[in-house]
Amino acid sequence: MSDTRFDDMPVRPLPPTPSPTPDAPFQPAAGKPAMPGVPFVGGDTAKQRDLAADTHEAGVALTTNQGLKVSDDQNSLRAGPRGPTLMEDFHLREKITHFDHERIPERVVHARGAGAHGVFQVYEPLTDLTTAAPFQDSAKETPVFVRFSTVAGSRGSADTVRDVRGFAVKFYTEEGVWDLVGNNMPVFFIQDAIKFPDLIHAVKPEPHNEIPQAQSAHDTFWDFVSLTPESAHMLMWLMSDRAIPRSYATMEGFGVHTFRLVNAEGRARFVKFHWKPLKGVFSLVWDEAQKTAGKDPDFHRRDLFDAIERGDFPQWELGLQVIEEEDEFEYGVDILDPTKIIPEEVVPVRRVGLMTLTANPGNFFAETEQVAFHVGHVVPGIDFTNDPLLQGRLFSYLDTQLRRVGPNFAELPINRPLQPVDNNQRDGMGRRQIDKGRVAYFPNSLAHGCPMQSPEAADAFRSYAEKVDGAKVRVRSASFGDHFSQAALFWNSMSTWEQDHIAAAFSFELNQCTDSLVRQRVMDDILGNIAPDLAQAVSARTGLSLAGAKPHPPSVPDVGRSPALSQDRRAEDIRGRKVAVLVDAGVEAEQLSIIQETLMDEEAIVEVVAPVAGTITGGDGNPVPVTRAAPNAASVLYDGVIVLGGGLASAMGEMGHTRHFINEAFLHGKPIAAIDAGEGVLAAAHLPTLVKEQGVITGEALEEMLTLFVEALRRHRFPQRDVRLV
Ligand code: HDD
Repeated sequence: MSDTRFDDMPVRPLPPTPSPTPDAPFQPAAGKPAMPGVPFVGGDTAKQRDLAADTHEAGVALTTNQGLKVSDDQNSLRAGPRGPTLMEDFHLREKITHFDHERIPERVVHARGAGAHGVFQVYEPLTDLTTAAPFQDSAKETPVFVRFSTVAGSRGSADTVRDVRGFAVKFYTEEGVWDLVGNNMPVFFIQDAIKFPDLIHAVKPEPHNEIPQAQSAHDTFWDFVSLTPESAHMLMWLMSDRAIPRSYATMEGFGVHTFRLVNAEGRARFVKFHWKPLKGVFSLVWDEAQKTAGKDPDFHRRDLFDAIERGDFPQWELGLQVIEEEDEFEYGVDILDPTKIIPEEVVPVRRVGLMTLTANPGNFFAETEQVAFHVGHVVPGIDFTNDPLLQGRLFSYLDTQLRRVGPNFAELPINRPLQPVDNNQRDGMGRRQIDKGRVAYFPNSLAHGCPMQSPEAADAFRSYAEKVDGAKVRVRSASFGDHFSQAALFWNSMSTWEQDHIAAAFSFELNQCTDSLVRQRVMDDILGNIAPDLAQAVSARTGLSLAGAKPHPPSVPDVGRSPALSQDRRAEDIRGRKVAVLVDAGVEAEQLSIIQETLMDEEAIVEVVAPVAGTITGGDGNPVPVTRAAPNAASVLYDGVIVLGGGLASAMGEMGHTRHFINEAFLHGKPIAAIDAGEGVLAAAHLPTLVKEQGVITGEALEEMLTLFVEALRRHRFPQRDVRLV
């Protein structure tokens, strides 16, 4: 189908849609299990059981790699107590050389990441759409391993930087491994894989001085994207709060490209994959994200690990946008263009199953570091399209795993399928499987033709027989030519505060750039084309001139709105939200425990922050356990704060740390509540406003205060507070 030439394809505006409703609660799909524990019934996944064969618990006696018991692991063998070390010391050499070889190359992109095991279960069989194994039986759990990542930073970089997040899912199906290697944004910077090395060279630290780490806010990135207008739509996502998620569990995921689903009759349909988090989509604010990078560079990794350890299993529904082949040209965009979405309001996302992350890896290196994803790992029932970005990825991922993990990467425990592997590929560095017999070729008669092809088997992979016909050309289809309509659609779909954050993010990045031509080119050739009010807002914060903006005539006169793109929503619950309760000696223990119980009943996390660690003495003379000493606690590590104070409340209010804590939480739009002695502490912080509707709760009895505070946590942040951070 997609061989059809459609260079002059008409671009259709979106149908009008209602504006985002600020207070609309996050809605999981109707009738679907929304809350924790579904469908996971406990125990290890089939993949974890598979890993068990290679898992080792340390024994009692220390040995060499050859199994010799070691008598002394603390002193090398030397000629005399003060003499030179002897070459003969095989134990020393083995230990040191193994250490010297401990690292494998970090991923060229997505080097920083965190992973988890889990299961996927389809709600009802999708046999009409696809033969793919995970979608055939609603009673079946397919084990998965998921790795989330940032893109630009190196392995040790901070989690909360402004960046795209990788969202890669490996399904261990009974018909082989399927990798859905996506991101938390539904589009990409470029339309053709041939530009990927340039994009990455531009965003990575600059080559002469390896600065800056994990940031797009530098000249080379903005130089490249300002000369690459196809990046305009993705830039809007990158400058939005989507690029600074609150946690992995509050991110959407997207397969980005249009793929194909093929059913048993061989009928194919186009599909776009979505992951919808049951916790809703929530983000940090930029100033908070930057500071968190210093206070806790492992913020997202820790959040994921801790949530799984305490049984708060992150969950996403898998969503499909299915497009009939005959409707390929119906949606006003080329579905092969990875810089475009099909708005959910135009093709609804059908929620078809649930993924639950249930277990942390037992060993970071063996699992999260060695896991090797490849877009080309598909199972029967899933196939590709001619998206030129996808086509290039099909080459790159295998190549990178061969380089990074070696020729037998597929044999490593985390990567191997749950089925036996039978073929005539042999040998290579680190080969584990011991293939018996004399035959390593096909066709053969000496092994009775085995392993043999399966031309008749329904579960064998056959590429979809798409008809293609064309001249060999290096051209971009004219149908990929509209770079700005969907960037404008994104802008139009945002609430006022989201637009403000986007304008502030563009301004921050451009103010970091030093080259005035680059800065001005972004204004003239990119922002001016997206939306005049965006260009104006950025101009006001950067001093860049609006005079040279060269708006292209819009290809789509009215781009419409897509409310699904906005994050202006309330959370369904406050599971996993972290609250600091600021206390001091003399605190009323009874009050504190009611606060703890109420919030913990809602599965929020409560930390008691006091001037010292260990315990403090409560008002009743009994010890009160402290979670964290104030100097080790920063407001950026919490979603909300309750100020309780204590007998020493006035002293506490005088402490610079307490005042800073409260003011910073206020600036970042977080819920703040105070009661009794805590009100005095709050007063000492001199907040600009104490308005309940803006999430600052004072003057209430305990119960009412807690009700309002929980509701405020559901609202997540109050970006509408009258404070401008930048
Ligand atoms: Fe990629 C890693 C996602 C375009 C080449 N990519 C990588 C990972 C994710 C993505 C999530 C990390 C996997 C993991 O956790 O190990 N990449 C994407 C998405 C893209 C995309 C959603 C656009 C839609 N990538 C892309 C292109 C190319 C690559 C166009 C090359 C032509 N990507 C790679 C790679 C990596 C990779 C070099 C680095 C490490 C790895 O593969 O395993 O092959």
